[in-house]
Amino acid sequence: MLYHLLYPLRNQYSLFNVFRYITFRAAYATLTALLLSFLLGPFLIRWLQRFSVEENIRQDGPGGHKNKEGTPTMGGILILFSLIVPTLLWSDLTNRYVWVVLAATVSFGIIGFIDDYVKLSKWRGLSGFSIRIKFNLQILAAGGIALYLYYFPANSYTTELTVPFFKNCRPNLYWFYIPFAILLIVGTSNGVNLTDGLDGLAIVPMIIAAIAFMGLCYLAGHANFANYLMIINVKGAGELTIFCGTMIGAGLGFLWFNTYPAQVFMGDIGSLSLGAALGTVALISKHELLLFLIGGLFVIETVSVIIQVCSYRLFGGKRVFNMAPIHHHFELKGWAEPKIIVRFWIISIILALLSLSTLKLR
Ligand code: 57M
Repeated sequence: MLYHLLYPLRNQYSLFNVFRYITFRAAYATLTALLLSFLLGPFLIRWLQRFSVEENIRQDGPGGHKNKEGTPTMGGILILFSLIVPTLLWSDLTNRYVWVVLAATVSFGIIGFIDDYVKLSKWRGLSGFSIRIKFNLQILAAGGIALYLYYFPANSYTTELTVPFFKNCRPNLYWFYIPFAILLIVGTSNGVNLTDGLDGLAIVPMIIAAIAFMGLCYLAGHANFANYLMIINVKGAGELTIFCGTMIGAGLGFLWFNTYPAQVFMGDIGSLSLGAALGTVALISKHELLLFLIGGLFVIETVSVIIQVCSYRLFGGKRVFNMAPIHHHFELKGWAEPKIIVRFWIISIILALLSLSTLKLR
């Protein structure tokens, strides 16, 4: 909105010319998101406590979690607010991709909200939200995004994939792009959800991924840079630099309260929406496969669950890990929670750096 209000005044006030620049708007969108979450965080936490929106810790989990009982949850409300408002303030709202990522974020946020709400109600004796319904709703929301991207493509490359490290390898998925895109959005959303089991464990890798995609969206949207780096140029994807900036700002602001020992958890409203947003940004910027490396920690956590569930079911209750997802395995091995968290952050940073190196190593 600020862009639409102030940029047209550039002839009267030359200062407003800066609104033309994505980099300027991305920097201020990041700061606005950070400021909003800092200011609103304490109010939201008090409000969640007042209405007893508090976590009920499972009794079969690692022992250290018992003292987290009663921590306010659904802090994702703060993330979503601090992400959506600055996006609306600083983005060019005539850019369709801004609305596509917002649609993904909000629709998965609503699914997460219902899930959190039902979990709290269930605790109070009401009926629950089945995994099957939750999964079907995710497929439906992701299906809408996938169909839109397929039927309204940015260019002829939309259904082609960029393969990291191979500049001339671009497999075309044709119509199979639709199930692929659904899988990517739903998979990323659930990957972030599974990772969100220790203080700050999901939000920092999310911030790191958003930093990487901030750069990738800018490059993909810039014809000269894209041609120079031989990546697919997606007209309009540059505007998502601003959205990624708000993810960084909102994420850092949330981390202020979610860092060990956490004052608030994000809940499914936060984890599902952030994951879907990340998957959609990867699809639009044409870096779908690179997401597996950038968000590698989410992949590791998900794969640990798949291995554990398969081995448990196929080999009569035999476990590969002490407990899945893998962060629980290290907790049961006796590692202190902050040690697991920081080590997992370090792995995320390494993976993001490796992924950026693919821009040149090909
Ligand atoms: C949600 N939720 C956290 C919080 C957060 C298939 C199976 C592996 C699924 C998995 C599962 O349900 N995962 C999804 C994980 C929960 O956090 C809440 O949920 C939100 C995210 N959706 O925002 O509201 C707990 O995590 C801890 N937490 C923190 N700090 C944070 O900042 O400490 C969360 C955020 C919180 C808090 O304790 O209550 C969760 O872990 O439940 N299931 C599991 O992870 C379970 N694993 C399991 O059953 N493994 C078996 C299977 C696969 C064979 C095995 O390995 O034997 C474990 N989860 C827990 N206890 N809590 C089992 C034991």
